[in-house]
Amino acid sequence: MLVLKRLFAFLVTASVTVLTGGTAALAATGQPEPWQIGLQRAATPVMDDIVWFHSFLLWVIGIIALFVLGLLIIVMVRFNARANPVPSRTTHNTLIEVAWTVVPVLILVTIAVPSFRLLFLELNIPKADVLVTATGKQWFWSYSYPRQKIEFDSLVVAEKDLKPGQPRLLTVDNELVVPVNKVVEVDTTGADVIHSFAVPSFGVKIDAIPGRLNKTWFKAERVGTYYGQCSELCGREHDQMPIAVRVVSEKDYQAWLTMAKKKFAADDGAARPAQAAAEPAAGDAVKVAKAGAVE
Ligand SMILES: [Cu+2]
Repeated sequence: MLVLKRLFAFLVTASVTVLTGGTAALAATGQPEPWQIGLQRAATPVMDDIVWFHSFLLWVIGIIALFVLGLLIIVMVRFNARANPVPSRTTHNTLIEVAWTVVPVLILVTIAVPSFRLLFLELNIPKADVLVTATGKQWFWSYSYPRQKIEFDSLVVAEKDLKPGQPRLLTVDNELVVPVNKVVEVDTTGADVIHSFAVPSFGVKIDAIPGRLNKTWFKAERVGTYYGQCSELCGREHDQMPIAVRVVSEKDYQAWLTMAKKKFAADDGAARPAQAAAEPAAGDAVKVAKAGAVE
């Protein structure tokens, strides 16, 4: 019994940690934290809903698991051969049979309703204030703002070049910059193999597939830098293609646009070798292309 008591205590503590203490540990800024439990802190309405749904499911699962555990304990204690030498010969109980069919159906419906609502929220893209395209390439991202005619590559910053406070394998040379509280539509595609555009605190994860255009959206509600990574195994340097999104005020965004129109228009020559990497290239050719694109 002591073991069971301890197990129960552990389960309760673990659930409480995940549901409460866990969320306190999430109060970070758009990147993973040491000893983080659970999801990154939400920065968009979609992620708010995902976090809510996650916690809701955890309660549902927890209660079901505890209920089943309780039943098993009752069976083991009350109906073992020693305590119950003459077993009952009951084979049917209509009430219980109806209950154990109807109750799971009700539980599934209760889960399905918020689940479908969330799915529609993710898939129905509202009218976009800002349109960006994210093209996954081996092994970096290219972003473009078709309405503003801006296009640039975003490459990981090597560990030795990091400034204090910049996270390793997440920092990039050119971040994707978007305004706060605006609907940003992201159109993704792959230039060579399948990549995946994922930013955990935005609740965004969508495959970037060659020859296809996959759309997603987010509306960041807080200024800051949010990090993600390519989430589809895409080759040797899959870990070297992080995603960094800098969410700024409308004024800063306009200032950035003015700067970017000049900088990335002038960058045309440097951007071209990077395009070569779009074709399946030998490792060295990609290295050269990357070196060219950094300048
Ligand atoms: Cu990738």
